[in-house]
Amino acid sequence: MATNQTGSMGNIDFLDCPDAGISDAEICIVPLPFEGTVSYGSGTAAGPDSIIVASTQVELWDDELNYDLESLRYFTAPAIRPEPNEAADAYLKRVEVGVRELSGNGRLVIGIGGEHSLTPPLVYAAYRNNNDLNGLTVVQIDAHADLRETYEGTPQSHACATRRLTERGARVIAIGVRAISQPECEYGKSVSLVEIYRAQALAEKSGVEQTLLSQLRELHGDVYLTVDIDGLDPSMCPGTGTPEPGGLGWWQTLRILRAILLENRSRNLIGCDLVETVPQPNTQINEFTAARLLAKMIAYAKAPVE
Ligand SMILES: [Mn+2]
Repeated sequence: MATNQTGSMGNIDFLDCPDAGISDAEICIVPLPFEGTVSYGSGTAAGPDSIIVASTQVELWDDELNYDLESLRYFTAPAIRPEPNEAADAYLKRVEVGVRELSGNGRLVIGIGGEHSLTPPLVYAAYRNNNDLNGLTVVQIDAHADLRETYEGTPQSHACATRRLTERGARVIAIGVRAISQPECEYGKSVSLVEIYRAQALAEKSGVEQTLLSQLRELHGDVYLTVDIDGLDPSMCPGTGTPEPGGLGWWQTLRILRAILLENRSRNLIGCDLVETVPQPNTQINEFTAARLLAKMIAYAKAPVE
């Protein structure tokens, strides 16, 4: 596969749709091949390119919505790549600055990781006041709460992503959590900003999913959506840093995304991301599941509401 001098697959467009250029684009895809703080399984740096390649095989007709994804204008931005030996905080600051430049004009900017530590700079880039996230709701699909104060010696770890956002005042709704430490539980309870829908409760307690869906349909104000692929059941996406069993099902994930993106158009979606996909040898399931999920997110966000 040909690569340009920056190493990104500049000749491959997301969904194989023609490149509209940044100024005309309604959807901007930003590849962020970063795995600087990954703790266990590695390989998320290869995620964005693999997902963009897989996206060229995704059906563009959304049969559920009677909607043609080809009717939108896309721009696939050059990847923002870490330099050799670049410190994580320096790279993440470059992501914030670079993504802010791609924002505007009502364009939906979607970051593709890379690891979950990318979400705070993506939120800062998208929000009007990056030091004060009061008034912002972050909807997080994730196996982990990511509420640790620090992890493996760094506050920029993927395991701390949500904590950094709540510290600046963002409200968080975490969905699909099934691995959480006691200090994270206690922190979550101590701040009124965190609401956690555990995967087990969603699977086993009647009414929990309906409560969640109603809450998502009624959210208002600014909303950022972050999807850690490990929130889904690893049968669909085993290639991820920490594959936790017992995740969200495919149709359940789509019900959740539909509630926030299609059935609630009074919220203001400021941005989204999809992180933590790791391609594996001899299978395309990881990157194809991620690409299909992105296509559904875009269709739900953009299809006309009858
Ligand atoms: Mn995460």
